[in-house]
Amino acid sequence: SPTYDVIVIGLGGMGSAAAHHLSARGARVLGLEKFGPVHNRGSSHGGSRITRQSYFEDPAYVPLLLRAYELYDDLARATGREIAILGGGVMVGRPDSRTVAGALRSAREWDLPHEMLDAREIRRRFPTLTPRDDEVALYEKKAGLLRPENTVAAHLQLATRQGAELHFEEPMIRWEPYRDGVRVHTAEDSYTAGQLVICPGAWAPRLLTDIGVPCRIERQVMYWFQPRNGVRPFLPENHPIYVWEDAHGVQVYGFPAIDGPGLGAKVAFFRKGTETTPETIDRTVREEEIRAMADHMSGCIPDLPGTFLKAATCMYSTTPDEHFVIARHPAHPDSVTVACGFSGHGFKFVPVVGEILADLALTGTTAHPIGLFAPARLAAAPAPGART
Ligand code: PYC
Repeated sequence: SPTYDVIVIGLGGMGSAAAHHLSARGARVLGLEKFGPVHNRGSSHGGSRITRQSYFEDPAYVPLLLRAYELYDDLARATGREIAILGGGVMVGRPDSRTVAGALRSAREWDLPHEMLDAREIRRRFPTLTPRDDEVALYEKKAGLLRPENTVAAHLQLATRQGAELHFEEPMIRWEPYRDGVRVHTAEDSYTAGQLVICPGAWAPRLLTDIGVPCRIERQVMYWFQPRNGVRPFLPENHPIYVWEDAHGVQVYGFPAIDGPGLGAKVAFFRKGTETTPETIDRTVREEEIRAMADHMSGCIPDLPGTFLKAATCMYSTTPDEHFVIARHPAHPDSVTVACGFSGHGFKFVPVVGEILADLALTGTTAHPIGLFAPARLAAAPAPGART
């Protein structure tokens, strides 16, 4: 059976980046993907993803973000593709909300450029936004959006150019330890390698049963609306990306109108998904879901929900503490590396996760700070929302 240095399972956001970084370092790489290249069945599609540095989730993410920003530039330069549009962004809510207070904590801890805006200043600078009087925003000039499909395509393009063998429509059936490494079986063939890197996305519960990571797979919906009074106020030069937390802790996030007149602006609830599986996810978006999104937005960006244009579903893989899992496999620490549980906020880290996975697979360690992502912290924790 063919032999490689590293086999990468899953060529979505994280796996495609790993294939690139591994092959850039001269490793003989095989990538296996269940679907075609740049597909829309997982968590790396929908035209846009937020990126930001004043990270409300935890300041420990900031050094990874700083490196990710450098890598976005490298990727755009190497492939000529549009990867990032950094037009600025706001984290909006009450001053003590997780979104605002957490972002400010990271900005201060890492001395990141930012401005605090009160409600009147938010309305003055961004007339599309109508915050309540008790809401404020952390504004960050370097926030913006990523193009997920271009990012995956760019990593696949570079990996192929560097000699990686990428097999699409060829899902892994199972793997096993073999000599000093691993053997992977598909319907087509069996392959051996010294190292295995598993980037399962929403397939984590099936592919990583032995790692003890309780991951809840959530159905999420993205909505595109044609703004009420024309698209101009929603163009990137006028309208920022945002994460907006209301008084009940409900977060929405959204984007400027980036795809030209007629294609509207995208918005979604951050964490209101229902539990699903990749096999059973309902891809139909119901009238009442569209109405609930439009109603919510009428309170904070009233011109946004003019005409509903379209919706699409994707999946989050959420851990109990919403932090990632990136580590050597606890039961196979010499030959297997895993990256999963990105909990709906992982895409902005794609290039640096690729770099970390290459470090772990090729040297067993990384200089990047990944202590927060150790799977041991989750041992025995129930999956969020799991029935006990
Ligand atoms: O990472 O900012 C983010 C985000 C918002 C919604 C989903 N991810």
